[in-house]
Amino acid sequence: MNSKKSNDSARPLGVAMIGYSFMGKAHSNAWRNVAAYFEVPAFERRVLVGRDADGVAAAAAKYGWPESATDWRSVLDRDDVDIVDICAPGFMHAEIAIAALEAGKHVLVEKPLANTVAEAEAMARAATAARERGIQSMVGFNYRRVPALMLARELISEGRVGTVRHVRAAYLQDWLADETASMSWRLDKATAGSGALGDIASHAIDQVLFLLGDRVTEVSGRTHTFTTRRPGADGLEEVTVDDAAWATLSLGSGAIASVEVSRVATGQKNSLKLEVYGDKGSILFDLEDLNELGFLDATLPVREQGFRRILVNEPMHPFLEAWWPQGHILGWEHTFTHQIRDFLQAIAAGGHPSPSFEEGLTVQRVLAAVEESSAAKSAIIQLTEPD
Ligand code: SOE
Repeated sequence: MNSKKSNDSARPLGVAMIGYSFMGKAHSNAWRNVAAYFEVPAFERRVLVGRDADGVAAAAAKYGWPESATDWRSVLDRDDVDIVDICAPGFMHAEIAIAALEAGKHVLVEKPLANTVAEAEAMARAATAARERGIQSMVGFNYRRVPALMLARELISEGRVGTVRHVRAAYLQDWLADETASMSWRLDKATAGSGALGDIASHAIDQVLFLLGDRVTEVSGRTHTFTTRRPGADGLEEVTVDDAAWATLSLGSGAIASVEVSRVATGQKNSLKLEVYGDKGSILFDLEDLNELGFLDATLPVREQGFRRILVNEPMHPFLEAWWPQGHILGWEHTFTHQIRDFLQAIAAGGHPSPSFEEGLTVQRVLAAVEESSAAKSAIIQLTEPD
């Protein structure tokens, strides 16, 4: 196993990225922009990796990667690669991430951390061992870097909503509402692990934990597949993941969270709504208005209460100073740039970026408990973190 030497040298950190479709495009944009807006250690994009030689070469040219390759293993032997950013499908995460960490590369991996708890546990073990050698890792729950959600977390931790009683988290999409929409790796358990559950409930659950700084103690869940066969390359193929999922989570603090996710919620395109209700106030967030936060202060006289709209777009709000003058709004893509900023800064500082693989594992355990509860029909699954 290698230990990290490159941080000590003067040369820029070299970056390799694996995967070049949707998430690869989002991450590429962040790598391209981050140094123009934020103070980050010097780095250079070196190579984009994908399985299709022509496809990855075209993507590399388009997104500004100087080189492309088809074998992810080839980057592990390269001395000029210090960071591996994994945007490949979930079934590849564990193998690539563990090998990269063992080769002495810092690793950023898209969410969810893995397809199974066993894989996530192995990744967390590899991350712990690597950290001792100065090698960092992080899982890409990019919504943690939405400035409005960072403000929401600050308000909650300052006690501005008091004791949180319950949270509603709903992440709804409709790109599978059409039952003739085709089969893809995201609809196959072997490649994606699960459906709406892993893809978008992972974000919602991570947000509940992030906003409240809490832990999940009990899970009751239900998953459902409405369209069980979809057109594939060889005719109709079986869909082996959920289209939608529901869960109630008991939290260590005594609060309860409801989580509802769907990829067949007709008309909903990418709607992540989070609502936090405490005994002194409430917070509302909607990803489709991501520069805003609704805040109700229940300590005010009742006649003055009502939700205030905070435009989270002032220089004192998280990340905002680096961008535009006040009031010039940010978008979804900025969250990835913020994520890369924090990852690079943590590498330079020898700090531990968050969300860590251990935090990714915690989410993975909740996802598995939702599936277990659903399969058992109405069971409540107790969650205890192993020592
Ligand atoms: C696809 O459903 C998806 O792209 C997720 O994979 C992302 O994590 C989410 O941000 C948007 O939807």
